Amino acid sequence: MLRSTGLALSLLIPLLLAACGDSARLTDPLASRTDGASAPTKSASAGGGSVRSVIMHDVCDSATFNAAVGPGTCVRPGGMKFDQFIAELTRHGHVQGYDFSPPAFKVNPGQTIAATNNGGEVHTFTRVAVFGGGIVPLLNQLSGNAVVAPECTALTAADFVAPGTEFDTSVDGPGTVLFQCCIHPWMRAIAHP
Ligand SMILES: [Cu+2]
Repeated sequence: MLRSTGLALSLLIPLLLAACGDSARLTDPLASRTDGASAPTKSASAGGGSVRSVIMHDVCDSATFNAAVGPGTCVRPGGMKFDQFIAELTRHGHVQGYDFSPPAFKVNPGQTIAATNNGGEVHTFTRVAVFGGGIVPLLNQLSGNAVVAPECTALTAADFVAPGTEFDTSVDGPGTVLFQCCIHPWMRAIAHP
């Protein structure tokens, strides 16, 4: 039944390496990008009203995802089976249930954007100049993102948002700002400062 598993496995391995190993070594200074990712601003949350919350959703099924991709890929039970995920992505170029919510929002310069991962997989909330592909070739291909967003090639360990954790960022000035997941590149949000 998992006819795509072999292909998916071989192409998803870079994801595992990126999420579990290589990313820890990617500490080049270019990584301190404009989204200023890693500064924790929990105190802002406590203040109330000054935080723009974004929820990162997915619907992975741990049993089939972990069997196909590798242990630890998904930590939530009973969602969409892996072969159905691949089939939906193949058919539609995206998978329903994998999204950022809200997909567009107003934010003030300097205001904290708190992106919380309520899913079962690792995601990123990466500021990009232009939406594009991410770090998993198969998912880029099936979602029609042939051109990789360069920001996704410069991720650090701090950019990977584990299930149940929060990633805080902010934007500086006026102008529309784009965020995407560098694993599932159809997960996108547009911020309007
Ligand atoms: Cu993702």
